[in-house]
Amino acid sequence: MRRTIGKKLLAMMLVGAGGVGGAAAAVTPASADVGTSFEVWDGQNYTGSYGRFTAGSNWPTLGQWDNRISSLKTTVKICAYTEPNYQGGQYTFWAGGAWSYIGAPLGDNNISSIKRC
Ligand SMILES: [Ca+2]
Repeated sequence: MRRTIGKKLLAMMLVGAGGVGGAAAAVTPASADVGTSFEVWDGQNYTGSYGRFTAGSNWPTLGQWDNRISSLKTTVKICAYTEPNYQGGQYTFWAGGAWSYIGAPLGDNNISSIKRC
């Protein structure tokens, strides 16, 4: 009986966590950062165009967001680089952090690749 209740609770927790970020839950169901993501803006202080990255863990190029990110919030630890393919200057954005302005060593409008790290 106890065992059954425990499994039900676990299932509810996984469903709740997965609802936040979608597909990532299926990839790492046991991870603490299930259903997490990071968000970017092309203006400082979370203004301007908005983007949300959820699926996957590696972005060797950023497409329309290349050299455009000016502020960022993330629920997972990510490493960002000034050049594509994780080259150039690097900075680690820790889980749960928010940056209203991207300063050194990356610089405003300069991030070109990002990966979970
Ligand atoms: Ca760049």
